[in-house]
Amino acid sequence: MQSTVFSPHEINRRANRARLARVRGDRAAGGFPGTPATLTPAASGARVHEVRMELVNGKYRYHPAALSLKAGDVVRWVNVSGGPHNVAFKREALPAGSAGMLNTAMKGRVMDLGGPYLKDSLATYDVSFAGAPPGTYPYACTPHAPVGMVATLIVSP
Ligand SMILES: [Cu+2]
Repeated sequence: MQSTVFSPHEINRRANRARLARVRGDRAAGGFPGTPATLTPAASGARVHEVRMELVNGKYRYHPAALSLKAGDVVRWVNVSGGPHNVAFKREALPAGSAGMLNTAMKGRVMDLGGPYLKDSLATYDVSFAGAPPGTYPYACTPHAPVGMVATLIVSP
């Protein structure tokens, strides 16, 4: 029996293609949850955690709504459906010392601790939590916070 050995590059390429197919498939099915992916880039060792931004059965949500990560990891939000969406933290609810780090880590901010609006299908927004103080980081989608699009990150050292 023949076995096929793939290079690390090919394995990554295939994993990314499978991930994209899964996200698209979930969207086609109405945004029902699959298992959000956690990817490990070879170089840094930092884990990348996906959070979907979506409209499911008339309800706007982040999925997962609660995510645990380690300082140094990356959170990647994906605009799956119902956008535009963004990510906005509340300064007064954050762990001490985290607001400055977040404002630096959040590219293209449109407000204090608020990221840009994702409009394109499957657009992503990455935030590195390198140097993030441990604790609980509640956040919300600016346009959809009033209808309950809120979530929490739990950062451990
Ligand atoms: Cu939203």
